Amino acid sequence: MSMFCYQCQEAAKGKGCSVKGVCGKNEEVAKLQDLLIYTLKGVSEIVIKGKLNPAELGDVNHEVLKSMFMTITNANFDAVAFEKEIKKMLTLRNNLRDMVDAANKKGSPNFFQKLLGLKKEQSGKTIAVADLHNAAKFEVSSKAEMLKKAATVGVLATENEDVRSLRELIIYGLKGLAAYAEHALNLGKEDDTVYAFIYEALAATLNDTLSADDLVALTLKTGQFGVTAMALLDEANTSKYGHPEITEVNIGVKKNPAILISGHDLTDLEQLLEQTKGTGIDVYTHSEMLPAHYYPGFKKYDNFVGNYGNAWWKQIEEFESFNGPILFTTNCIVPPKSDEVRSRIFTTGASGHPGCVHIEADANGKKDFSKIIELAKRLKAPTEIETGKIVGGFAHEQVFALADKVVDAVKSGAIKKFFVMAGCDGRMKSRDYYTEFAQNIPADTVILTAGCAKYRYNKLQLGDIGGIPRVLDAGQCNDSYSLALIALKLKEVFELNDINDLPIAYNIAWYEQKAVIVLLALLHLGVKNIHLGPTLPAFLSPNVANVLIETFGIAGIGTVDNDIAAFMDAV
Ligand code: SF4
Ligand code: SF3
Repeated sequence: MSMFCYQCQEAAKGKGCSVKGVCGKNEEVAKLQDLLIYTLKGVSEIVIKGKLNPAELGDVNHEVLKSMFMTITNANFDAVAFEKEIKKMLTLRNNLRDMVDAANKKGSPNFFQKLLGLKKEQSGKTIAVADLHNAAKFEVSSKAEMLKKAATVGVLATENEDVRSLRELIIYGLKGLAAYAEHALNLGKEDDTVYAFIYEALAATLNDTLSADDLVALTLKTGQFGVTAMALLDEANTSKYGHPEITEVNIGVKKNPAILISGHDLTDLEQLLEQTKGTGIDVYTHSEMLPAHYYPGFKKYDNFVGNYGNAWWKQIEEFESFNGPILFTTNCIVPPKSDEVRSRIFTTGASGHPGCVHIEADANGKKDFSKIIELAKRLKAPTEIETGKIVGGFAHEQVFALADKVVDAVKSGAIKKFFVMAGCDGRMKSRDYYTEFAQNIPADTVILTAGCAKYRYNKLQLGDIGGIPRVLDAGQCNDSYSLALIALKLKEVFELNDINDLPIAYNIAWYEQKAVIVLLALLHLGVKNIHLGPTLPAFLSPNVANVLIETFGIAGIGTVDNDIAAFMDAV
C-alpha cells in the first residue's frame, strides 16, 4: 500500500484511500502530511514531558496550528510546502528539546528564547533523550528520507483498530479545532488553554499505556476545547466585524471584472476588500465565504457585490465561468483540471496547490494582493450562472433579537420542530438526500444551518412561518456554535433541564475534519441522537462506533421518508 488516509467522508470505498486520494491528494503529499503530524506529536511530547508552559511558547503554538490546518482535507496539495513545514517543525522541536535541557543545566536559555520568539525564559524539566518517543527525536534531511520515514508512522502504524480509531478521531478533531483557533489568531485572539490541550492530546496519541476509556475521555475533552475554540472565533469575528444580521445576498453578477474569494478567513477578505476599493474590481464570495456578507463590517464596501456559485465541489465548472482570479484562504480546493484555471488560482495561509501563486503575510500579517488585482483587470467579468438572492445572517444575536417571535411560534404550534442541518457538502450522489429531506419536512418546521451543507437547500423556495424564514443560515461551519447557543437559549426560555427535551433534531452532514470538531463539540454540550451522514466515518472502528451509538445515540441516515417520520415522532 503506497499511502493510507481515511480522514474524510469520501474515503475510497468507505474504507480509505490507498493509491491516490479521491480528493486528488497524491501519495507524496499524503505521506508528508503523515510525517508532519508525527513531528507535531514529537513537539507535543517535549512540551508535556518537559513541563513547558504553552503560554510562553509564542511562535511554536502558532506554527503548530498552521501545520495541523495544512493537513485538513482539501486545504493544501503542495508537497514543497509540506517539506518546508516539516523542516521548520523539526527545527522548532529540536530547539525546544535543547531548551529544556539548557534551562535546567547551566546553558543559555536566552539563546533559545530568542530563537523561538518566547516571551520569557522557560523553566522546564530535564528530559533524558533516551526517554523520549521516536517522534521527538527522529531526524530526516532529504525528501527521500522524509518519505521513507513517513511510510512507518502513518495511521496504520497503530495496529489495534480501536486504539487507532480513537487516536485518529482525536487527531481529526484537533485539526478542526486548530483551524478555528488559527482564524481567531489571525484576528488577534488566542487562548493558551487551547494550545495546552493540543499538546496534551497529541502527546497522548503516542502513549501506548492509555486505555480505550482514557482515549474516549480525551475525545470528549477535545469536544470541550472545540467549544472553546469556536467561542473564541465567534468573539474574534463579532468584535471586529459586528454581529451578523439578516442580509440578502445577490447570486447574479455585475458587469465589472472580479475576484472570487473562497475559504473561511475573514481577515484575508478584509484585506482584499481594502486593496480592491476604488479599483473597479468587484469581489464575490464563494462557498464558505458567503456568510461574510452577513457581517456589518463588510457592508461598507461597494465592490463587495455577491456570492458566485455553490459548495466547494462544484468549482471545476464554476471557476471556468467565473473568468477572473480566485483566492483560496483555506479549504476546500479541488485540484484544477486546466492550466488556464490553475493560472487564475492564488492561495494564502494554510492553503496551497502546486502551480498556483501562494501569497505570504509579512511580519505584521499584511498580505499584498496586488498580483491578483492586476490579473483581474486583464480578465473578463464573470458569466452569469444564476440570478436572485439568498437570505442569511441568523447567528445568535440576530436570532436572540427575534426570540419573542420564535418562542411564540413554538408555543402556538406554528413551529413544531427545528432541524439542525449544519456541516459540509460533498460530491456524493447520496447527498441528494439532504435536498429531498429539506423539501419533504413538514411545512411547520424550520431548518437551522451552518457550513457549506446549506447549498443543498438554501436556494429552494421553502417560504417562511409568520415572517421567520424556514431556512435560517447562521454562517460558516464554525458558526454551528451559534446554533448551540440558540439551543441553550431556548432551553432557558422553556425552562427545561435537558437540551434534548427541546423540539430540535440534529441531522448533520459531514465531510472534513472541521465537521468532526463540530460533532465532538455538540457531544460535549450534551446533545444526543445526532444523525450523521451521508455515511458514518470510515475511521470509526465497529467498537468505537458502538460506543458513540450506545452512549450518545449517534445514528446514520436512512431513507428521507423514514427519517422524517422518526424525527417527527421523537420528543
Ligand atoms: Fe481520501 Fe479523504 Fe484522505 Fe483525500 S482526505 S485521501 S479523499 S480519505
Ligand atoms: Fe465546506 Fe470544505 Fe466542510 Fe466549513 S468548505 S464546511 S467541506
